[in-house]
Amino acid sequence: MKRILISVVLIFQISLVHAMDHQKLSAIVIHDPWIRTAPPNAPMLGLFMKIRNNTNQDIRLVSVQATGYVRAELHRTINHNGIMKMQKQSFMPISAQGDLDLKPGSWHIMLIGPEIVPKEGDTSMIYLEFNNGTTQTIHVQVGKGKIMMKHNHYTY
Ligand SMILES: [Cu+2]
Repeated sequence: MKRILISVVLIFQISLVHAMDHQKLSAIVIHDPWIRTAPPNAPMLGLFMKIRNNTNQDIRLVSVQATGYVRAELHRTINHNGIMKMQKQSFMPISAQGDLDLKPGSWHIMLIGPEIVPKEGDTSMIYLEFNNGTTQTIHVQVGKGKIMMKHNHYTY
């Protein structure tokens, strides 16, 4: 009987540890990441996704690295007197229990200097680093996504 009790306690503890691990892992969840297809001579490509923050703390995405690119920058497109302009940002804010939508014409990650411009269906490994010490590695596919065309040109 005593042995059974010990086993039950052990199992309970193990599952608790598991639950905590799981919680920790899913504190930040990346939804639907995609890299937008670009012409073969494109100097840069746009990376989009939805970032979900399941914690009670505001979190910042502070850096991104991508395999196959010279570097990645955090960008935001703003409307400046009717002209869409990209501005480099030092971080992206994801509010506590909130989402940040990276999409064309808004927040996005700029993948700069591709070794070879990828084709539709190719994937890239992306490392995301947050200011709470967590990192995420995601595999992202190149696709057409929901293309937002304005006056027949792309707005990143
Ligand atoms: Cu940009």
